Amino acid sequence: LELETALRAALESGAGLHLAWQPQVRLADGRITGVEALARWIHPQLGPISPARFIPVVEQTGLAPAFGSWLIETFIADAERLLAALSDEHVRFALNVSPHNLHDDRFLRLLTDALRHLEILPDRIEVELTESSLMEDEGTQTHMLRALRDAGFGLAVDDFGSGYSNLAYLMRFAVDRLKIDMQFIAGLEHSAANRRLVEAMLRMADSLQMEVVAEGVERESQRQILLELGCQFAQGYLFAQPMAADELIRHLRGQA
Ligand code: G
Ligand code: G
Ligand code: MN
Ligand code: NA
Repeated sequence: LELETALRAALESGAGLHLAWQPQVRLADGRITGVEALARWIHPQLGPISPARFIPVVEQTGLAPAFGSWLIETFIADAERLLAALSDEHVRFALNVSPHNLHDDRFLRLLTDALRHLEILPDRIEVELTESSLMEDEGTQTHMLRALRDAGFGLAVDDFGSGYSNLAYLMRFAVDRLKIDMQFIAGLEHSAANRRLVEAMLRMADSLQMEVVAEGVERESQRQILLELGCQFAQGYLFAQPMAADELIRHLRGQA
């Protein structure tokens, strides 16, 4: 309840909330292919609180529309500045979307407004949905997923492998990307089982014409194995931490 009150106040004023952006890279050459927006909240007394903790509060207390508005507004403001700093015209901007937002037509409008404002092609905005939230309630989400698809937004399945996917469902929506859950990447060097699982996911994604992003890549040895297995994209501390937009802009300048 304390968290809910503080979060409600934060959403009203915007104080204490920001987005951290983490690059996604092409494994072969380390080039940035996308940036993912991750919500951050610094509580006035408690300090940083993980989205893993406050997103469930958002979803359980009717704050989803307010959070959705804050998220898109901030996403646009940051993306506008990042666009100006990026030399590559194909870098994608990804955001994590809660299942609640998939029942909210206003959210789709906000996303469409974002597109118009940023003046970029729709496939440069990528909606990430966790595997479990996608499978939660197929019926009611179908309408929104179709609308996102029709509008041309990119679609990625987050935390892939951690839940139970209905592959027919993924195929029906022509998901663009599977993000392999970091639990499979963590022990890649020592676990033959994880290696075979990643290999199977890559083969499946390939036959479904989906791209794969390996998440949570922390070590060069993992990068090497992923390259050997034919994985093209990755995200993780080995390449870059999530950073505030200003910091990412400095990071991009440093790379240029
Ligand atoms: O960045 P971090 O590891 O702290 O994120 C923890 C979890 O919170 C991740 O699963 C991430 O996908 C999720 N998350 C981060 N930002 C958002 C957001 O804006 N919306 C939703 N729904 N989830 C988010
Ligand atoms: O949206 P998603 O569930 O993919 O959230 C990714 C989360 O993982 C973010 O909260 C981010 O802070 C975190 N993260 C990103 N890179 C790494 C990494 O290399 N190692 C670990 N342990 N966590 C990471
Ligand atoms: Mn994500
Ligand atoms: Na994930």
